[in-house]
Amino acid sequence: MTITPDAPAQVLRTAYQKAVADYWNSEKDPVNLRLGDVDGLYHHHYGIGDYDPSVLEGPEETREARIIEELHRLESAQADVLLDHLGPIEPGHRLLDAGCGRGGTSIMANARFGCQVDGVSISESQVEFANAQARKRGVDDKVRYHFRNMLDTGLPTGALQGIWNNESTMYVDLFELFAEYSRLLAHGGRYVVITGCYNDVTGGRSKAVSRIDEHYTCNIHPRSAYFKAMAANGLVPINVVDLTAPTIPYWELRARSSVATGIEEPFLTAYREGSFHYLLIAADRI
Ligand code: SAH
Ligand code: GPP
Ligand code: MG
Repeated sequence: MTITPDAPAQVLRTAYQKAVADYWNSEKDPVNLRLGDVDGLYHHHYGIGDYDPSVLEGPEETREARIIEELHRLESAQADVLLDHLGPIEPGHRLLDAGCGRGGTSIMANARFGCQVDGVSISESQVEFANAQARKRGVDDKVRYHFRNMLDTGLPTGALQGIWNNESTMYVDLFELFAEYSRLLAHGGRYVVITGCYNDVTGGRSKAVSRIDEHYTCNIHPRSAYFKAMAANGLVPINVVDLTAPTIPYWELRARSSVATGIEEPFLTAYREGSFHYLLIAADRI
């Protein structure tokens, strides 16, 4: 089923949301585009797993390309771990990629499960880019991206077997977000989030976490906020995976690459000092 496009004023309801949309509409950083060009899966999330140290050695002419390919491999590995947690998805099911970026994770989900995937983003240029990729791959009958607000998607009630947020919850109020998911998910449907969250145990927002917020115009939540907002909206956690240790090698390799942006050091500081975690949470709709 298709959903009718919303007017920008319906999608971007606050000055903050407009600022976030502006960021993503003008984003063209090589750290994302050069990695996506490797195989046409464009991600706006980070990587997990150990990197192959040989990429930093070997012939100088090909070193940069090898590092880029390796960073991209770790980002796709992250999306694979997210999809592993969706549970048994059938071709007849329907999934939502909330805050879909340039759409890489949706393409991977459709390739794995064969089902319909809808992605929503508040960036019109991302939606256009992602739909062009789906057409290029010949999956545009099943994978569709929409200029929509994930707080108010317009998708039908109870129609979804799975929803995920891959690094996109730090832009919204979690109670509002999970209220919408509670409406959208079928009974027994699964929600999966990968996110960076700050550590309630070490106290408030650290300097390094504040620098990350400033860099992306986002508002990182404390870890506790996820569980409170899930509990308030009929989402019961089944798995919590701390991905902090597995993401550190990605940041170390990225810091040594030609596509480093300057945000590597705050991430490494925040993770190493324990003020910030990279977390996966999977929850069932009851
Ligand atoms: N999940 C993607 C992109 C993450 S980047 C990936 O893994 O590659 C964050 C995304 O959240 C951007 O696409 C941005 O447009 C989107 N976003 C932020 N606030 C949003 C909102 N209120 N509704 C829909 N999308 C939103
Ligand atoms: C997107 O990745 C980054 C975010 C959605 C915001 C912050 C995420 C946290 C886990 C706190 P990107 O791939 O666009 O970022 P970059 O350009 O740095 O690679
Ligand atoms: Mg990136």
